[in-house]
Amino acid sequence: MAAKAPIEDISEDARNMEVSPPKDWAAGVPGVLHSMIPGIKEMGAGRALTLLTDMNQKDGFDCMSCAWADPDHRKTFEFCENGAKAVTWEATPVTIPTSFWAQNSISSLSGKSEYWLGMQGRLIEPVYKPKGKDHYEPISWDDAFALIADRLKAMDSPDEATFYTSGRTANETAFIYQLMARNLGTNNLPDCSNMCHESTGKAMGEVIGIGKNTIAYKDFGKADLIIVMGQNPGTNHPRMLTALEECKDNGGKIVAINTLHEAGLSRYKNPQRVRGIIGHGTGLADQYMLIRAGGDGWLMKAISKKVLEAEDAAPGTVLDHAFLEEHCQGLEEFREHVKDLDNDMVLKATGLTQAEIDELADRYLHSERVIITWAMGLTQHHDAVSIIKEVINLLLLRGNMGKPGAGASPIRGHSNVQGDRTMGIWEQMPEKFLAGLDREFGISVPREHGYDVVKSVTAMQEGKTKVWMAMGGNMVSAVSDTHAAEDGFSKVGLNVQVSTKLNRNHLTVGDEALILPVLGRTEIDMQATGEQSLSVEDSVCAIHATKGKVKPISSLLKSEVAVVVGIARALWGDDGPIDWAGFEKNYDTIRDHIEAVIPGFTDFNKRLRQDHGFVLPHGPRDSRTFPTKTGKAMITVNDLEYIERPEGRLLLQSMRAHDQFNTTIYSLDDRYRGIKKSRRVIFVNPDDLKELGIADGAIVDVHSEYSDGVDRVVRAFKAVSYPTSRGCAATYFPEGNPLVPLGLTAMGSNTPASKSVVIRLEPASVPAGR
Ligand SMILES: Nc1nc2c(c(=O)[nH]1)N[C@H]1C(S)=C(S)[C@@H](COP(=O)(O)OP(=O)(O)OC[C@H]3O[C@@H](n4cnc5c(=O)[nH]c(N)nc54)[C@H](O)[C@@H]3O)O[C@H]1N2
Ligand SMILES: Nc1nc2c(c(=O)[nH]1)N[C@H]1C(S)=C(S)[C@@H](COP(=O)(O)OP(=O)(O)OC[C@H]3O[C@@H](n4cnc5c(=O)[nH]c(N)nc54)[C@H](O)[C@@H]3O)O[C@H]1N2
Ligand SMILES: [Mo]
Repeated sequence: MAAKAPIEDISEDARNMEVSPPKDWAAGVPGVLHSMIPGIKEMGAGRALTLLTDMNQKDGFDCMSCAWADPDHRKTFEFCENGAKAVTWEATPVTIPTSFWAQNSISSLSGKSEYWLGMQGRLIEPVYKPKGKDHYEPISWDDAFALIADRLKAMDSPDEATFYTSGRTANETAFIYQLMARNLGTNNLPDCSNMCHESTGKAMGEVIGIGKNTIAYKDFGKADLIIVMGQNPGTNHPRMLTALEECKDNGGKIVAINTLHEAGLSRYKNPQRVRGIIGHGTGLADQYMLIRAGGDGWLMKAISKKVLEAEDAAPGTVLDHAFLEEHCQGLEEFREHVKDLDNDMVLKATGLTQAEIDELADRYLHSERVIITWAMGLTQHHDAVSIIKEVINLLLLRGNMGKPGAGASPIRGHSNVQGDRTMGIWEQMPEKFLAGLDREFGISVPREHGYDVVKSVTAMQEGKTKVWMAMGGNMVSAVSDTHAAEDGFSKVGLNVQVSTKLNRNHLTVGDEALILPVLGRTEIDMQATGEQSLSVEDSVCAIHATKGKVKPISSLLKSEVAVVVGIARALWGDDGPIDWAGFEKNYDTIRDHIEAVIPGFTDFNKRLRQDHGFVLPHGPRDSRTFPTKTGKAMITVNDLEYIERPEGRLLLQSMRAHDQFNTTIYSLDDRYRGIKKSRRVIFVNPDDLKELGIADGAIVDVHSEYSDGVDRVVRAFKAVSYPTSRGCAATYFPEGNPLVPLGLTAMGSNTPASKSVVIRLEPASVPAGR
């Protein structure tokens, strides 16, 4: 298909920003129309309609915009506004022509915004940047594979290579990708999960034995109470609003706990319903708690204390004694510990009133089936692991786990981030899995843990990384401390990026670099034995197939599976113990190996072809069996932190706007928050602005403060008065990432603490601009 003219760059000057009051409702018809217009305009009505009606359907493809679960009864349009944006972004007919690479040097492209880069269209041919050159140039697939194999073989140790994964990669690709890394001899398998729900995995893994959601989709409709913490579903998991609405329809209540007022948590206009189209929609949150950043663990502990006090006042009636006795341990230590909880500290750390806390306690005590959901507002703090353990403590006290309508529900981000972990994308996979690989393939994989994301940046900075490969993603923009990451990437010998669209990581490279363009989820994947399907795992452990529907945008594209196989065959030929060539011909063969190595995948190929796939076994959810060290769920004593905010400083979080998918920027607007035409914004509570003597709308520089004394700064942001809790401020990711120190990570999970950075605002030192 001929390349169309790409979209022009647009100024990101904060002075262009248009600010209006935030909305108090989400979705509805404007949302869906918003989503369909760009698709229809760009792709033509036929292609757009095929894609939008095949999305999240049996025999269709899985939406790549989040890991939200599919309901049993799917509608014709089972997608949301942001899913539609993701699809149109990928399936655009705009492509990057060969001439682009000669016309644009890497240095000149580095000056472009992430938005502009993404809008240049799909990558359609492999390109190579030789040492000493400032341009990419076309290269054949065979030469690219040979070059990668050559550089990998030239390394002194397999640990000089690192293999990153972004969580959109399907199960089959992820499985053979980690197999390639481990067969080479390294566990350097960092992934986006290290920056995302790692704190959840760590906390839940320790206390209940598994890091995954303990509920099924249907439980949302059965809950009496759903507490949504540190999550903005109206933007990031819009189809979850339907599940929340189901809860309300059945008489359930919803409590939102957030540092900001988010439109999607207040009111939802379901476009599939008459009252969502013409009426006021459904009011969602019955209680909205505007909490201080990082205060959630204190709140959970305070509610737990109330639960224990209620039990003392009416013994035998409040706790779920049968559950606690049979399945849990640690109650007595916890009971002693919370007795000493300092109520003044709770009020200070949460910024809430006693009445608000009492109201939540009351709701919890009067609900028999409670679900607590959470996302990045809990996982990206220095003591995130402890905060999440406090969530589990509260649930366990009243047996809210492993029964209908109740449980712990971490809502995953990338559409297959959970599946990638199941497939072995982790720098610290347990012995059982590694031994399984050895047995299945007759090989011997390494046991020493590899680098996670943060450690991989340090290794690059220290010059220890000769070959970097990324299966999707844009780590240089996604990780904290952008300048440290740029420094690291500039020291890598060969940078191999497997991608669909151009991004910052292609321009932040060392000596040599390759961009390998691949099929997206929407495109038909044709191999020697016919059209192939892949599989993914959603947030509630359901495995289902995903199959591309439209003709690939270029005949030069390979599937991600074919790229891994190409490299592996260039490395080891066809005579080794692993039949790489067979994987590419027929993905069923990969699934047979997955079945042999990973529990829960019995009859994988057969069950994948059944209607909705299947659900992986889950001890706590299915039978209240807890695969922890002791076989019991652990109620734990956790020390919580209070992040001090020195005089004149604020606590900054960096979050997503409505028109972005992580580092992919669809537009410069954030409709629900009333922001248009620029993303260089910092939201501040009006009283804090007053106290700091900063006018609403002033252009400021934002400096972060950290123990290493480095002055990290982003310049020329517009300070906008906004309903956020006192002392807390918010900006967008990735623009805010230069402010997050690489060393500021969650204890135990090493996840960048992107939601609690101490900052100060100063008058802008340079004119507004990019
Ligand atoms: N459209 C779209 N969908 C997406 C994504 C996207 O970028 N765009 N990204 C995907 C990915 S990878 C992920 S991980 C998810 C992310 O989904 P979310 O976690 O919803 O993403 P964030 O924008 O980081 O929002 C964090 C929320 O937590 C709140 N918050 C911040 N700090 C605190 C705190 O200390 N306590 C409490 N209670 N609240 C706090 C913020 O105000 C915000 O509402 O979404 C996925 N889906
Ligand atoms: N400050 C701050 N930083 C954060 C966060 C935050 O809340 N605040 N959130 C963190 C979280 S939760 C996450 S998950 C990470 C995300 O980190 P990443 O997963 O690394 O980043 P993405 O922006 O999702 O990656 C986008 C790129 O993936 C490629 N891509 C898209 N589709 C495909 C495909 O089908 N195949 C291939 N091969 N490539 C594809 C495109 O080239 C695109 O540019 O960021 C983290 N960083
Ligand atoms: Mo994520």
